Amino acid sequence: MTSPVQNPVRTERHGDVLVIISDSPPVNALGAAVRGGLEAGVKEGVADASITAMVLRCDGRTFFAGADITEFGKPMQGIGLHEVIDMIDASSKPIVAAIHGTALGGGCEVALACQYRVAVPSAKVGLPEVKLGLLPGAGGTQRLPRVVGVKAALEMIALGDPVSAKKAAEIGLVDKVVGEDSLEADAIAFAREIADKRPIPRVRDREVAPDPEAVEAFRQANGRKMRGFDAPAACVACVVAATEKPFDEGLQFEREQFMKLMTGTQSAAQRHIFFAERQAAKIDGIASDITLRPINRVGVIGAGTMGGGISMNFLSAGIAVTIVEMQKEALDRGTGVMRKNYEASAAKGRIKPDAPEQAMGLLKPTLNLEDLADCDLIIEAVYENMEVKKEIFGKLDKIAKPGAILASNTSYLDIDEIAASTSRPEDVLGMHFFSPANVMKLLEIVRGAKTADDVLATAMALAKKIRKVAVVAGVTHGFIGNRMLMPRQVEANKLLMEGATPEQIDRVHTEFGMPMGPFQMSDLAGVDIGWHRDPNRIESIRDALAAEGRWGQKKQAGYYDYDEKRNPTPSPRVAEIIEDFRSRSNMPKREITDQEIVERTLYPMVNEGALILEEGKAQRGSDVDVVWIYGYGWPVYRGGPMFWAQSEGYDKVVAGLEKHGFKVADTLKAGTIK
Ligand code: T1G
Repeated sequence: MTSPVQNPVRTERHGDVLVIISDSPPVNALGAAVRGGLEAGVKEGVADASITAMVLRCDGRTFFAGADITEFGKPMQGIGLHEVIDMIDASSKPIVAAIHGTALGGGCEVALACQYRVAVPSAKVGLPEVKLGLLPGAGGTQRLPRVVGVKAALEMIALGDPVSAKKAAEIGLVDKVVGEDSLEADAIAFAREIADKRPIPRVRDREVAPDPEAVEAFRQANGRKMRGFDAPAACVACVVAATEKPFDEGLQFEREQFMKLMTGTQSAAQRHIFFAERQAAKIDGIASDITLRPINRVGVIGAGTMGGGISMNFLSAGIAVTIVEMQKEALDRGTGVMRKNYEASAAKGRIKPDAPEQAMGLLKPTLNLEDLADCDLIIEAVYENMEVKKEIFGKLDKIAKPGAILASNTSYLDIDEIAASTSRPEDVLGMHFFSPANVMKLLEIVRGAKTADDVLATAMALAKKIRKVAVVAGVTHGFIGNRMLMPRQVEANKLLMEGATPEQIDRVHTEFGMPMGPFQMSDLAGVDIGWHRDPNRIESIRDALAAEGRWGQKKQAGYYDYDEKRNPTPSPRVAEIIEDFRSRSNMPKREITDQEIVERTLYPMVNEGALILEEGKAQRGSDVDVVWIYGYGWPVYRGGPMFWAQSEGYDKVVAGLEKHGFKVADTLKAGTIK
């Protein structure tokens, strides 16, 4: 075999077993060089009479983690994955896939083509292509059902979640779970055991019976989750094809479905987000090997919804937390809610039964701010008021140990102004969590003018540890997400005055793919959030609602009326209030089209995103996309606001904005958004 530099795949002989080893960091993606090396390795084993069986494994952190996504959309180089898989499948000598790490996508399909599969206990096996807007395109939709049956295959393929080695063994996807630290030796021993077994088992030779009940049950259970996406339905169709067509016809059907998805807009958008999420973790101008500050104990000020949720992120990651409240009753309530949340997750099997105790055992509740003196990071999550925050940071400046990072969870306010209330602005930044903080993946890390590089890098690294998707934002009102929300809310309220209804505007957004529209969101968050609380001062429709106590879902009335199950219905009272406002403003009522709603609520978000980028308050357009996907539920199959604008066509967006009198950002007008 050629040297590993050109060829990432080598072979090693172990008596009568040939071990084929891929060493292609970071994840042994099945790129052209790896595919070529696999072809050569299998050919060597088949041709060598002294070899009775083969083992296929990978060096580094994982077995093949899939086709090389960076090759998509480019002319294929070298042997195709299908040909390599056909070769493995047809091998005259048994090949044992030795799995560690995450055997995903094409990696799982390579393993399925092998005649046997063994895995270490910590391994995961899956077909996540659907999360890229694709489907397993190298035989996975035809082989997996033949191994695990229709029900399990539908879950794995159309939802895309991997299974553990233990589960894989239970469903027959893995033949044996071997020693965590003896994968190669155990795989070789296993190969010797099966070397002479005949006939050599080939997945393609198996049958899988139709299971219409399983298909219908899957559709019923997952219809909502699959809504708007093209790939899941195609996955289901391929699994059904595996039960109805001969193997090769099924492969052909799979390939046709795969190409339709690969050439569609949704997969391009979802692949964009896959890389955008990883790119967001990179901070321009800061070396990736910068020394980070150790974070062993985190202090959280405030045990309310946000403070409790924030604390849970660290506790769940095994990081000790000191949580501070001013009143004992509030402190006890907050920690009680945290415990209840953990216990509910454990009851649903989402976490291990002992996880709640483990997490709560790392929590130190206190009424004394001074108890934060040993914390490496302190996150303030109190009332959204600048004076309150400045007072707290002034105190923290005296209490916190040198080198402690001081963060505010503010969702709008000026981090530089907060930092100026301390003698250590270089240790101050924003960590804006999204509610519920223990659930929402997005974390906006707000870089102050004086925030030190290592402080920023430490926060970014910590975000990954607590399984957040973090994006660096500059200091600007509302940072990235909430700043883009503002023009949308302003226009949505204007549209009400001009003749649109809350339900029409929300419907346009939910049909677009958002989880909810502006008014549904307002009712969920609370119509009274940010209200001046003077019932006699009624300057907007929102003021009128708030003055009547229509504060949203929590009051069974907001922009909608709600029944006891919080199901919304259009409100005649709200219609009256809108009508009253409109007539008093002499605003003529007119027919508003859905397209106008798109142009006046979604396009301005893109425009604001372009301005944020021009002002250097976000590093790159893909970061803005990540914020909206993970912070607000923008449909991933549209790739985020900036990607969507590009796929809509900048000219169309600019024309739409100009039609309604918006001042268009220079880079948007020039089509040079980065
Ligand atoms: N191709 C190319 N690069 C990949 C890659 C892939 N499949 N997977 C990861 N990377 C890069 C990633 O961009 C990052 O790069 C680095 O590896 C570490 O990734 C025919 C069509 C494996 C669980 O969907 O889920 O097979 O930023 O930061 O957190 O049917 O990566 O360092 O430059 O995510 O430890 C199907 C995608 C492909 C798996 C590891 N496979 N990858 O997570 O590291 S389509 C997938 C992951 C396919 C076939 C079809 C994760 C991971 P950089 P990372 P991680």
